[in-house]
Amino acid sequence: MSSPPATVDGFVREFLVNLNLERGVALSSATETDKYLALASTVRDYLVARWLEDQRMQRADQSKAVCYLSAEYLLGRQLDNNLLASGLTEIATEALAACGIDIDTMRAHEVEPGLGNGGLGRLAACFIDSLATLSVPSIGYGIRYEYGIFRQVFRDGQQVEKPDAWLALGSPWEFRHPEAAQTVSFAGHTETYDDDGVLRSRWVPAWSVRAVPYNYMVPGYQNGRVNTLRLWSAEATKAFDLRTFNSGDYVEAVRAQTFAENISKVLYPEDSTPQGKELRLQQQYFFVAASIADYMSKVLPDDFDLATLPDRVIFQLNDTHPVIAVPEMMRVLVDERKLDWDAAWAITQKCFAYTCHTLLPEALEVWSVDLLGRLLPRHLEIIYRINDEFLLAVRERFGDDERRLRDMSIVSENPASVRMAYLATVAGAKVNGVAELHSQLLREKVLHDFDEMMPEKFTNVTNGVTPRRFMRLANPELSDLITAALGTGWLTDLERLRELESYAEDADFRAAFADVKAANKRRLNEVLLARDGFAIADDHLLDVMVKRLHEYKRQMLKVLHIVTLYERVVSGRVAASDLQPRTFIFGAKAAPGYAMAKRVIHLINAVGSVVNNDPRLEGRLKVVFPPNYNVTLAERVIPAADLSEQISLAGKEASGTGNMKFALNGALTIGTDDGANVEIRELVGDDNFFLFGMSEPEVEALWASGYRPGEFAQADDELRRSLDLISSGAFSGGDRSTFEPIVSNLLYDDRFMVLADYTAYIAAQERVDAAYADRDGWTRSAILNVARTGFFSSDRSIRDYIDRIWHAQPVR
Ligand code: BZD
Repeated sequence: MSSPPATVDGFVREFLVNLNLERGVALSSATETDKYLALASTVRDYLVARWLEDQRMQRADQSKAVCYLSAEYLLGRQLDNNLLASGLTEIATEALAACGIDIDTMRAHEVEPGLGNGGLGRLAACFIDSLATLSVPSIGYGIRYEYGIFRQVFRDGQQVEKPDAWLALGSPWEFRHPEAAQTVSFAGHTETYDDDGVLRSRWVPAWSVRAVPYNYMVPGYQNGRVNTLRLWSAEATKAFDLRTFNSGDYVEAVRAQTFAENISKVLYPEDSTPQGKELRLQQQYFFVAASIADYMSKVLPDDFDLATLPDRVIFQLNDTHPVIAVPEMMRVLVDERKLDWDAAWAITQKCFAYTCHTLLPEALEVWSVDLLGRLLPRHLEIIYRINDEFLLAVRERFGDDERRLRDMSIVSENPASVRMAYLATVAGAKVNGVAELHSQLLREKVLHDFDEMMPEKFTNVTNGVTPRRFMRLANPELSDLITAALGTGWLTDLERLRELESYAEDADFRAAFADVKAANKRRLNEVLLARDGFAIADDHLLDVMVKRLHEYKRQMLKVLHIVTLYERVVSGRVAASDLQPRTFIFGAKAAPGYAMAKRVIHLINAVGSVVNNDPRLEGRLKVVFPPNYNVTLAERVIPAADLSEQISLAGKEASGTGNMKFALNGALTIGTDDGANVEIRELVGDDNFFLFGMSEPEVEALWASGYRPGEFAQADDELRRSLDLISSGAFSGGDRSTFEPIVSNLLYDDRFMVLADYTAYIAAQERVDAAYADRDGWTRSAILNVARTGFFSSDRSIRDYIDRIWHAQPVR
């Protein structure tokens, strides 16, 4: 199969054919949706020949493949990325113009698939981009949620969640393959049977669903490679339908279908707080069982020697969500392929590797034995056996150390439950954290006993982000400026940004760089005006905090900073004219059940409406909180930012990836010594980073000594005034009860030590103001941030995974 000619005429022809034949409309009567869908099909047509070839090669090829198992892929819009990857942007722009269509309206028409919560899901999307760009044979497996992360709206300043019907206009980037469906079973019981003199176990499930794959193209950046992302959708099986139809119960049959389809209906919007819900476990097993079956049946030949499976594939577990794949692989090898246990375990232990994304103990997933036993009885048996053998090994190594045996057991007592992170650690060939500090703390704390027993398993791979989306697409003007200085090639070799260092000393380059930042602010302004009716003044420092709302990330610290500035002016201690003009932008979704996070959202909006409308501030402070922060908005906000807020309590943010995107786009960071901030600061240098707050050991020490937040409020007059102002009802129309829970939480609990870091934070913000007053010096620092953070390309992360974990080879 060949692609249409890569010319403007060729593109026009293909586009019109798609519009006429696929949409059944003429150009003159086509709606925006018709045009967008025809355009997407056209871009697809250019990629499909390469895609088919790469799929054929992957089947024929003996080289090792990576199966990335992730419950989330936060892809962002596809059109622009696919145009860029295929080198068709200019041709498409001209071709559409020839048809009287502005390509920007087409871009704006796309609804992004929000199939993830935040950093973890976005990381998976960056990784599949880099895997394709590096020509690594790989496939991403996940779930095609019918509803992705909720759409956030604000009503009276409070978050309201609306369903995200991202499929409503059709989904032109996917290919449904019902013929490649897999059956995934649940529940029932296990039994032993005599298999020609060998006593074996088998699972007799009670019900099953059909997993139907939808394939997405994942094009590498202008390298002719197209990998696959395969997302599974749940449907009722024929057998399921037939049985109920035969019994004559139409209503019951339809109910059964709905029941099956529920499995992939909606993304759980909880991050860092596992739900322990049955449907969530169903989702997890559903997608990994389908993925393993898919890989085993489609890719491996019939006569394949399973002992060599580890030479052919590695399944990378993106957090614990897919860890049920471990007992599933054992079940397939032992029950279905009839391998003996030890052989199967030896294979399994080489075929999986586990990435941990958290340090919060409450975020570590556990499943109750009761639920697992009901939903996946055979898997529970397998987990028990894995645990028995593991505990024997622990005993062998450490003797009858009951503390250790209890703490390391995969199955814990009271309540009886399975610790998925432990299962992953025991089963995986490697365990990695996502930044140096995080990996170190994993070894020292969360998985300390495991590290003592098997230190060789532990490694680090610092996260990265794709520069194609977060530089080239999000910040075309900066990209052009860089290309003008360095030539092409840096987008796939991001360490080359180092060559920009000398340009930081070049006044013309600095002026051009500052112009780009100003243009990006104007572009953001256009988006915010159209979207939410906000505007940002040109001379304001743009101070941005965008990320999921969580207490450990400490949006509250940012709020206290704003309230402090406000209080200084309204109390008359500081003249408004002495304030550095700033606009604070927030973007954050709170998990629907996370009450404190939702209160903080309410408070941000409440502070915003007071601050924005108080004439005493003379317009020098603005708070902007556009609802529904997502990848599309991130692509506009990040390039415009001056200051990046990365202010989590040290030791809590595993890595962060927003921090990398901001630095690469020339924002300076104000941050704690946490996650990948540590590495960012090491690279950019102390002069180009505003560090503040306790280090992780200091946090530990203060906590151990008995943290009393009230003492910090007593010790800092401005902190007390700010808390008092919130308590007084100044931001809640005089009602003192509205934000009382926030203030008491800070004063009497403050798990994430906001008050302890407040004074240092305010002082660091003063250093920010002083630095920004020297605008040219600021720009110099911003350029150095770009020049020195090329390390954070996800291409580098993927190379690290290859070297340290996968040992797979790129195939050109
Ligand atoms: O993963 C995040 C971490 O908090 C960040 O520090 C890190 O940079 C990124 C990528 O490694 N974790 C998440 O985003 N976690 C979730 O979204 C999540 C989702 C469901 C259940 C539990 C956690």
